[in-house]
Amino acid sequence: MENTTPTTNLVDRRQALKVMGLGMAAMAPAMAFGATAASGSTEEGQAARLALPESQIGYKDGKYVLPPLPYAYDALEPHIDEQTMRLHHDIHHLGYVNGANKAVSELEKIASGEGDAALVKHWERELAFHGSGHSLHVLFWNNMSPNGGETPEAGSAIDKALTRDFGSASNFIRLFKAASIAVEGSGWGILGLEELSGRLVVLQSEKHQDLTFQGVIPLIAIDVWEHAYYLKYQNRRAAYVEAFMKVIDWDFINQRYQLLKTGEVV
Ligand code: MN3
Repeated sequence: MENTTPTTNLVDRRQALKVMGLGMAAMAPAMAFGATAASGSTEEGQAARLALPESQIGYKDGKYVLPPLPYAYDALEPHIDEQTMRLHHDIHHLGYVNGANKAVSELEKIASGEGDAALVKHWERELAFHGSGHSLHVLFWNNMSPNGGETPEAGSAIDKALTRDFGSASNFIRLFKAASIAVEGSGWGILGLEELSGRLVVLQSEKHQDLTFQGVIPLIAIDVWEHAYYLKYQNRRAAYVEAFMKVIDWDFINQRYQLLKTGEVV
């Protein structure tokens, strides 16, 4: 499917990203891999660095927040159904937002000497679980688009990188689908940018935070918890993974890759 009929929302988003990308170019290359710009780490700058509109970053005024979906709940029909999107976004994702804020708050109490330091291991585990859950869901919603499609644009930066690191985009897709389908229990399939090598890697994540390769920043995350697909696909996870590939937003992924890698979108 070609990106020929973007919604107004998506047009605005693309234009905003393009402008932010150009603005961010002046800060490159110090912005790559989590470096904070000398000019300040505003939420706007942070969002631009991650190729997300500010409304999508999931953090505001010192708290994690649930961003709205970047499209209507039914926009991904028939591939991802409206009822699943409502439950998944409004209830499941919100639970991770609340859990992450709770963990941060309890760890702040321990830091200030008011909390129970004997519980530090518990709250650190909570932060890893809920914080990872929140950040992966933010990415997941933005990885999909009603105008999405199966393969990256030939010759785009992400297409070249996938070819470099996996042989071809179709080779990557084969590996990514296999990894996502084979996650044991609840988890995620992930394509990430690995900071030491600058190469792309495919990972599985169990729950949200297990099997992590530290230093990898996700570019694509597909949620393969049953709550992501069971209403429509029951136990057929492979069919759901195929459906995700029908709505995957390669335009966003290409921009995110370029911003993370070089700090600018060409
Ligand atoms: Mn989920």
